[in-house]
Amino acid sequence: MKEFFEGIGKIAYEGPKSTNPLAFRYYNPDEIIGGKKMREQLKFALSYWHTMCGDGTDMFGRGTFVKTFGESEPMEVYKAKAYAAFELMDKLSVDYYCFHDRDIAPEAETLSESNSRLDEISDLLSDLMKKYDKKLLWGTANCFNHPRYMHGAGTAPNADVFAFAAAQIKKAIELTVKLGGKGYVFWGGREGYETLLNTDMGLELDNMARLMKMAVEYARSIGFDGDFYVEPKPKEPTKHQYDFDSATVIGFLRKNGLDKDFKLNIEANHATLAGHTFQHELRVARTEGMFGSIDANQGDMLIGWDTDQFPTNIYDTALCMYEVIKSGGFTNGGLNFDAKTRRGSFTPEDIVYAYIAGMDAFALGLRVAEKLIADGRIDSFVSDRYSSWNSGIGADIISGKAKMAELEKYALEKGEVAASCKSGRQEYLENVMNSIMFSL
Ligand code: XUL
Ligand code: CO
Repeated sequence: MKEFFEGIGKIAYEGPKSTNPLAFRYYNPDEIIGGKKMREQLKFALSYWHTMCGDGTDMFGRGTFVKTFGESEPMEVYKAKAYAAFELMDKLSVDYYCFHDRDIAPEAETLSESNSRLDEISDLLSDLMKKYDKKLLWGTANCFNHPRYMHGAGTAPNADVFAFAAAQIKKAIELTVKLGGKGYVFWGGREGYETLLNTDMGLELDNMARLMKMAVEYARSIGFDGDFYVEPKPKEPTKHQYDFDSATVIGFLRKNGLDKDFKLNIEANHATLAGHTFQHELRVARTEGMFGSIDANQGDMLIGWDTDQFPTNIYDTALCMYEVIKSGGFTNGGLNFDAKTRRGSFTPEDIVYAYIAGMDAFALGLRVAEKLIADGRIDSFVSDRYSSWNSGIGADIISGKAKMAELEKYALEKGEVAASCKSGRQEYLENVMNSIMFSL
């Protein structure tokens, strides 16, 4: 069988001291950390769009990376992508993958021909999944690339476009079910607006909810028992995306009665584009019981767009894994690398180096997060900081016993309370974090 990542063997765990560039230093898939194998704690997934399709094209230049995998006929190219994807997952010990419909098979002239192509390639994917023992983390539909979606899909001003998007999503849900995926993602694509001068925002938002409800109803009717996800993003490609951030999405889901079927797929670079930290977005989802899955990447803080870089910042991966552990770990979700190599990193080895870097960054993040929790200093500082709510007036407020009149009486009797304030100790806590990170 043809080898696409030639000369690269199975990437082994060699421990932190290894200088072998083609080895893991922190990711040891079957090592037990926090009571579970690392591969189950992290549930790494390959993003088909960046890894198998992205060729480095940007607004100023053509692709730098040939992703035709030695073929020229469109369907043959896409079959080769499938073989290459599974070879790569096997070599990297990545257990899951994710795709948009158009990543796995090229769109044809008609919807029915596009659908038959999807049937053909998904049969191949199904065989490869069995052969390599790999799973589908989630599926989705690309309702943003084709010109028909220039004004959006579920939020398009034109009903024909909405219907076409619904047809595409129906098929993508069928594929997800066929391949045993436990997640289905709605990322806004072009669901947003450029100017309110031509936009009926209320109708667009209601229509988006209509589309999601139809999707849930249909998916459940064909046996999908996984989670739906919305992936928040504040901008790009539209100036204002409706799924701005976690808080906005949760409000939308609750308003429309979608919160039992949907959770959030949080992407690190989308969080920072919204002016939030990655951890903030995860914490909002966790606090609201809506945490589902993660698109793991990082942005460049000096750049205002979505750079989708492989994650290497351990501070962020550690605080991310802290939130994941505190959420009870992944159930149907996982860590998808929605990340691409830089335009100048255009060789097959670069893809392997990139995944090793991202996987090791998250594996180290997991190790730090477990240590942070076992150490307990930060958690106990936080619980102590809120200890006045456990008894006395605090407990009476929480139980509902103390109302405005009782609180006024309490305050009048107590007098000035500035002395009740204690230091937030931010610098001390940041130093605790550093000491835990660097004592490994
Ligand atoms: C775009 C993005 C998407 C979603 C899936 O910014 O993150 O690739 O993850 O549609
Ligand atoms: Co994403």
